[in-house]
Parts: sequence; C-alpha cells; structure tokens
Amino acid sequence: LWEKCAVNENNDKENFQRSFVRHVTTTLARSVYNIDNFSAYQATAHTVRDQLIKQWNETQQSHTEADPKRVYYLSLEFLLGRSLDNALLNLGLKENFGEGVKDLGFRMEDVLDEEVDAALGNGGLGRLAACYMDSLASLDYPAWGYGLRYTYGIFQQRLNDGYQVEFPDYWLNFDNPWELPRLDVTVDVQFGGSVNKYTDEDGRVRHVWEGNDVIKAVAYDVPIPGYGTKNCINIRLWSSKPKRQFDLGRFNAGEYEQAVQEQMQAENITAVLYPNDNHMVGKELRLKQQYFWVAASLHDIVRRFIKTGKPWSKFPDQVAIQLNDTHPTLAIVELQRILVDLEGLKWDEAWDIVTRTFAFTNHTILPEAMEKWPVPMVAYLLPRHMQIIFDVNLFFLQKVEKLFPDDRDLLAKLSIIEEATPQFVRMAHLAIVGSHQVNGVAELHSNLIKTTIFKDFVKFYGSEKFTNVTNGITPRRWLHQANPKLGDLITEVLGSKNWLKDLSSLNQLEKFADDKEFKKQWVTVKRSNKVRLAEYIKTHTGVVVNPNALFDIQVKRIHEYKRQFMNILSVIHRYNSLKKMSSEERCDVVKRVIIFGGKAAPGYYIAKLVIKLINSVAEVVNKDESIDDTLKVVFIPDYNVSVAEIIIPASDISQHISTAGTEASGTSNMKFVLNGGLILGTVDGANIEIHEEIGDDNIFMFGNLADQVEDLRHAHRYRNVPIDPALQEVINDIESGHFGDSRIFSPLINTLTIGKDYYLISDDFGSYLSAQNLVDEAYKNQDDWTRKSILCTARMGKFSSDRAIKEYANRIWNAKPCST
Ligand code: 26M
Repeated sequence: LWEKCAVNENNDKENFQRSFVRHVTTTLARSVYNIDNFSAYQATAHTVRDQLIKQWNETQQSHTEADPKRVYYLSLEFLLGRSLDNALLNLGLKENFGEGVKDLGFRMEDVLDEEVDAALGNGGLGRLAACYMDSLASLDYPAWGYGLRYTYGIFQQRLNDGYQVEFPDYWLNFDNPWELPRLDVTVDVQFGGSVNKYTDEDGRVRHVWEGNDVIKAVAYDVPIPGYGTKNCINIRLWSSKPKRQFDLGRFNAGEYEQAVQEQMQAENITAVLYPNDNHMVGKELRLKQQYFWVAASLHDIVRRFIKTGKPWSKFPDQVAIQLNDTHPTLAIVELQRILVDLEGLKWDEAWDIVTRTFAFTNHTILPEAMEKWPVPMVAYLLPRHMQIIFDVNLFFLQKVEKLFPDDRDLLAKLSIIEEATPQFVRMAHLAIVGSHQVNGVAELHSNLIKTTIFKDFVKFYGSEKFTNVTNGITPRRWLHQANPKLGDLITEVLGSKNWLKDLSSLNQLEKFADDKEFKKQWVTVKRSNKVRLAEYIKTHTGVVVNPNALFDIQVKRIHEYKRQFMNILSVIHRYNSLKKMSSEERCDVVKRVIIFGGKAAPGYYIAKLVIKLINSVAEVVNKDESIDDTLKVVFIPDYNVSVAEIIIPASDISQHISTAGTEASGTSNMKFVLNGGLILGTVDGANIEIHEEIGDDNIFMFGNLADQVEDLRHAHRYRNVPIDPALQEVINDIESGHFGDSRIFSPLINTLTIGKDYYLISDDFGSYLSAQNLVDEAYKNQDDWTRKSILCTARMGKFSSDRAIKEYANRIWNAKPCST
C-alpha cells in the first residue's frame, strides 16, 4: 500500500511548476499572483527539499539494510554557505527548474540570491568539513556529520569609519528549508553533580555519575546530496532545549523566576558559534558546547550500533569516528565512560575499542590555538570524565615509563595534564593517546607536527601513528557552481562532465594551452568573472575598478600569521613608487586592483587595526588622481562563502603569504588555482604541493623557508637586526600621517619593532617586492599569462576533496562505498 501511495513524479519543468505553485499556496499560504523573489526562492527550495527528503530516506534505508561500516565526522563547524544552487546542480535539476522559474517570471540568479548563508563556521576548518561532506555523499560513503545548530552563525561584518563592527547573524529568522527537525530524536545530556561508587555482582568497583543539571539535545538533520548519485547523506546538528520536567519543589518554594531563568540557560548552549579562528579562548560555555555535542552524538552513534545486535568487540569494525581538530576530544572519554560505567566492560577491553574507533586531524601548530582546559573547570562540569582522564593518563604514562625508565622530562612532556597552577588538560595529547591515527593537512604541516609539537609522541609511538592527508576542495561548488562559464567551457572541450567526478581528467586541458581559439574563450570567461566582481565591488563599496587591470586578491580570516599587514605595507610601497614616476613611465605600468576581504575575531585588536589600515590606505589611494588609475585598493566587507563564490573566479593573482610553517594547509589557494588564477605565495602549507603539481613557471614563490624561521626569530630577539630599508620607508610614511592620525597605528607598527617582528615581515619584505615585480612583468605578456592560467587549472586534479576522502577511507577509516 505504501508503495502504491508514493507519488512517482519526474522532475520535468511542468512537475516543477506544479510543485512550485502548490508550495506557494499551501506551504507559504500566499497567492500565486502576488509573490516576490523571496517567495519564489522558498517555493523552489521546498520543491528541491521534497526531492532531497526522498533521496535521504532511500539512502538511509538502504544503509540500514546493508549495515556497512559507518563513518562519523565530528566537527564543531560546518561552513555550508547556500544550498539551493548546490542542490540543483548536484541533483541535476538546474536546467529544468531554471526554465520553470523563468516561465513564471523570475530570474534564477535573483531567486538564488535570496538565500542566506548557513555560516556555522569560522574559516578553513569549517569549510573543509563542508567540502568533505560533499565528497562523502558524491562517493557513496555511508557517512554522517555531527555538529551544533547554532542560533547565531559567524557574525556579519560591517565597516564604520574603516573599522570592523560585528552584527549578530540571526540566520534562522525566516525559516530554514534545508533542515528537517527531528523533534522526536532527543538525548538528555547531564552536567555537574557527583560520582558515586558501588560494587557490582562480579565484585568490581563501578562508577555512577549523577549530574545536577540536565539539558535536552534535539536533532535537526541537514541532507547533503551527492553529485551524480542518488546517495544523500546527513549532517545531524543538535540544538539545546530545556527539559520540560519542572522541579515542583522549587515552584512551591516560590522560586518561579529563578526556575525560568535556569530553563533559559539551557538554550544558551547552542546559541552562538565562537568567532575565533586559530585561537583558543577558555570560556566555560565553549566547554559545555563541546560536551553537549559530543554526548548527544555518541549516544546516537552507540544507539544505532546497539540496534544491529552485534557484540561490543565489533564496534571498531562498524564505526569510524574522525575528530575535526581537538574540539570533539571529549568523545574519546565519553565512549570509554559508556563502555565501562554503563555497559560494564573491563577498562582495557573498552580502551582497545575506543582507540581503534577514533582518528584525529590536527589543523594548526600555532601555540595560542592549542586547546587546554583548567582541571577544576572540567572536574566541576564533568566529574566522571575528569577521573577517566586522570586514569587514561596514569596508564599511558606507566607505559611510557616502562619504555623510557629514567626519562622524567619525557613524562612531563607527554602527560595529558600540564602541571601548572591550576592544572590543565591538554586536549591534543588526549586526542593522540585516544586515537589510532593522527594526521596533518598538508605534507609540510604533517612533517612539522612530527618534528615540533608532537615529536615526543613520535618517540613513544613510532612515526606510523602519524600520517598526512593533504586537504582538498569540492570541484562541484568551487568550479561548477561558482564559475559556471568556465565549467561549461571545460565540459565542452573535454566532451563530458566527467571531470566533476574525476578531477584529474582536467589534465586533458593541457593540450589546449596553446590553442588560439580556446585561449580566446578562456580569456573571455575570466574577463566576464572580473566584470561580475567589479559590479559587486561597485555596489558594496562604491569603488569603481577597471576589469582590465590585474586583480590581486587576498581573502581569508585576518590574522597576524597570514600577514595581510605585509600586503598592505607593500601596497603603500607601490603607491609611493607610482607617485615618483612621470606619467609616461606610468603608462608602462601594469594597472592593479588590490582586493582584501576577511573577518577579524572580535577580540583580536591587532587584526582589527590591520583592517583599519587597509581602509585608510584605500581612501588615500583611490581618490589620488595623480597616479592615473594605476592602483586601486578595496576592502570587501563581510567575506563569506557566497561572496567567495563571486571573488575567487575573478582573480588573476591571489596571495597566500603566511610566514613559512604557520599555515597548516590553506584551501582557498586551491580554489583560486582551480579557477585559473595564479598564486603569489610563500613556501608554506599546500602552496608547496600546488607548486609541485603546476610547475615553477606558473606560480610566484618567495620568502624564507620554514626551517629558517627559528633562527630568524632568535636573531630578532637577541641581536639588533636592521629593518629592511624599503619597509622602513613605508613605516616612515605611515608615521608621517599620510594615512590619517598615525598614533592609531602605533600598536600595529610596534609589532615590527618592540614586538620583534614575530611573523618575519621585514625578513621577507625584499623577496616579496621582487616577486611582485615578476608578477607585473609576467602579466605584460597576456598570451603567456593565459597559457599559465590554463595549465594551472589543468594540473589541479590532486586537490579534489574526493581524493582526500578516498585517502581517509582507505588509510584511516577502512570504510567502503555503499551505493543505494
Ligand atoms: C578553539 C577554541 C575555542 C574557540 C575556537 C577555537 C578554534 C576554532 C576554529 C580553533 C581553531 C579553529 O580553526 C582552525 C582552522 O581553521 N585551521 C585551518 O584549517 C584549515 C583546514 O585544514 C587549514 O587549511 C588552515 O591552514 C588552518 O589554519
């Protein structure tokens, strides 16, 4: 009967329109004669949603039947961006639905533009999680993501007098068609209280944790459709709600107001995403978020496993859990607690299951980003977990001692507990000890963690526990969707869309790198993307830029290690050089538009000053008519995934100029090159592997190498290293008040002097300027530049997130695809 009732509609234009109208009249309760772009968006989204739900159901049912090993990706951030265009393209509905929308009197671009971003992430780490979900779905892996459904995503950035101001991102204001509330899927999560001991019937001492605060986790499922497959996977996001059970005693005692207050506290837990990127803040609420999420997710995972009726010993054969950085490390402790306290397994047996289940990805070696939590805070919120952590540490250190009997230093260095006052739990140490594999995110980074922050663990475990999986990006969003014209051109010349499933087949473009006609088309596409960006810049900043100029772009979170400061200092240098030239000399200069974008963490004072400096420089340069439009400087506000989709396809050059050894990988570098943009970059992160793939001729690399950084810093600290003369001139220029009251910028300038130039801007400045000159020279030869641009795209196959996910599946998870 169920099957007979199921409507079998195909997705042609007419069926789309029927569904559209039905959603307008019923879901939206509006008249079809009176709908705006936003309603058209909602009606289209709901039609796509219906389709997603069907495929989601089929996929999940088939996975339940086949019962393969599952992969769970635990990430506190999923930076998904918009969903409609992505779903239309992945499901193959774009054409029919596009025509359907057009017939009804709307432009698809306008409809798509109504959607607000799902911005539940800060930057690289969160966007990586989103790309990985796209690949997991597209490659038919039986995988789920687990995260939090923040009421407020990453803040919206606006500019006031050149300063960043933050506004709350209340993204759920107008309904979210991309989530399926599962009000029946809930988990009670406890906090605080105490631990009681008892002896069980086998005579073993057992522990019971009695929390004094219980909060309800409610599941919201976000379907993630694969490209070119029926497979549709799930991201389960938890939202915190108060328990409906009231404490009658309290109400009788007249504590109504306080009781309501406490209920409201419950909703606080998932209220807001912490806006720090690569920086740890030790806020208690953040730790509560972490446990809330981990407890709900593990309960869900364990519940699903128990339903299969398999014995606990089979758990690691059925379940792989990937920890996206240390944020979910408590999951290790929670699983041990479930197995030992609740399921009654012996400690060693449980610990073996735990360590065979988890694997951990490290995303940074910056010391300020390393998570550590005060022991008193953990003990107060999670008393039983603190005991388990101490026991895990004890047994671990006993093993260390056995292998290295007289090395007390080594014990202190490896310990999960930092012996300070108060003590701290080092989450990375716990994550390493509780996992079977630890990986970095690019070759250099994976080598660095083995020789620096985790070197003592290599000594104990051997180096096999540590591996590399170079990051990747999804070509579906970052080429097909963001750059439809280039996507079409590639499809046309390669004769199929196969490259979207096998990115290495882009190498067939190489043979067109000298094809006149093809190059002309390539240039036309790039130019139209630059026009699109120029229009965006005009509307959002008021600055008019010339699409024939070289577009030079640095967009990423603002951080000292990423050195946007060095970039703007070099812009001042360029400006001063241009001013010194005669107008005849300026005729031969390559025109440049230098574009910045990115958010600073709200409490990151120096990063916010960098934004102010960029805007102050932009103001002076852009209104200076004496330089004949040879230079424009733009700061695009509120950089996010949707804005990235407009910016990235329009670059000639993008900058990835972190101090060597500091940027674990970078992923926007891959997006730019995939779209035929060249890189100006340091020998850092994935730049190195991109260089290896695309060759010397197609990238501009400069600066000191990672292995020189320590010595250079030492020199700055203990010797009087003179500042690079060109840099000194620029500093003098700022201090002369050329860009407004220079006192504003002293704390920033001081990082170069009093601050000992920790990020080595002075050391790299000379080679940076030389590399910039090479860029100008190369751009003068437009024909050769186009050749380079084509070869860049052609050689990016390695950086598909499909390749990365296959590596995780084969080398870390031991998971196989399972198609529906
Ligand atoms: C930690 C504690 C408290 C609050 C916030 C945090 C926190 C949040 C995000 C710490 C780090 C966070 O992200 C780090 C990150 O994005 N790392 C980047 O990861 C990318 C994907 O692997 C890499 O490409 C980047 O190089 C790396 O900087």
